[in-house]
Amino acid sequence: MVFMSEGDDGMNGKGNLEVPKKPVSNKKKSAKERLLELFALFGKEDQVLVVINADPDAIASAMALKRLLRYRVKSVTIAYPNEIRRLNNVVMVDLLKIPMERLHTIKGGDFTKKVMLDSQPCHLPCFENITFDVVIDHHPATKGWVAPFVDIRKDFGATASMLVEYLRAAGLKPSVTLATALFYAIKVDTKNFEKKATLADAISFRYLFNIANQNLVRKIEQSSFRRSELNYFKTALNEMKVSKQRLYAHLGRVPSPDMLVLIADFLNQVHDIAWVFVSGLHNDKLVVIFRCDGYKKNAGRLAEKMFQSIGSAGGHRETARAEVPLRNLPPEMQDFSTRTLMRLTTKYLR
Ligand SMILES: [Mn+2]
Repeated sequence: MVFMSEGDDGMNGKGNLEVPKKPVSNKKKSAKERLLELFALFGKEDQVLVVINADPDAIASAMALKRLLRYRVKSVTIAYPNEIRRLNNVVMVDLLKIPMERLHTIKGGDFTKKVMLDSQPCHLPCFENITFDVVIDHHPATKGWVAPFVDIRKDFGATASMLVEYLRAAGLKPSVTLATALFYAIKVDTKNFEKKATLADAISFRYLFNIANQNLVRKIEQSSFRRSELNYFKTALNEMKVSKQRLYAHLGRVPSPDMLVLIADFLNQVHDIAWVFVSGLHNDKLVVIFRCDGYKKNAGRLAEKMFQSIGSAGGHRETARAEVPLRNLPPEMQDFSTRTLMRLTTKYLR
């Protein structure tokens, strides 16, 4: 296992914003001090709304906060604005029976306290009209908002690890369900500790390991695609062309860009393939997924060179993505096919 404490990964397009002088939490506080400050904000009559952008880390963190506040407030409601599409996440919510509501069905006036976890008020437009009392997150701190209680520690690999600290400081042992959610959250956000994480993430992870149900974790992890989605694998295998250790496949219309990611990651496991390019059409966009091992290669830079002038493109050394509105496609890219993808890439890769 490699523990990295430096560098931010961009986090799904969130973040990349400047670090302000305020609000930043005092990093020197102890877990107990943070917990007491948090608890001091809540009273018996409070009806608490926890707002998250639902991914495993946010969902698990929200469950943990609900546990922390269970006997301290009147009610805790978890709400999220996004549609949960990723099958692993759908399975997590189903298997762990996590009660959550869609944000647009919620009346803000019904709540006396509002909490944001694993995100910050400026990350989504629908968060901007909400005044938060508590923000706990591990993305780089952003400007333009304040809250009475802010705990942002961007060296953490997962917000779930921060919430484990709160639980432990409160002397609360998580239930199997909660521990399973938190354990899975840390796994996902640190990509099994391949991405940035702190020793605190590892300590939380080890602590949860003894409580979480590993069979449930596996069940959630293994539910990566729907049976209907196997057809896209068939298309990919039929379409794919390989030349100079580069693998290309254009899939045509896909139900979600996630499908392209799943297939690119799958094909990236083929031995002796240095680059994988998978493209498809979703809504009115061409989406291209780039994969390589990152060794003397830079997928992010290649994506930028190829598509930045006509769409959005970028990423990391080993993974990148480009999205181009179809109307921006030059004539030679109309009727996009695996051959087009090949031709285009060869122009930029010698
Ligand atoms: Mn997170």
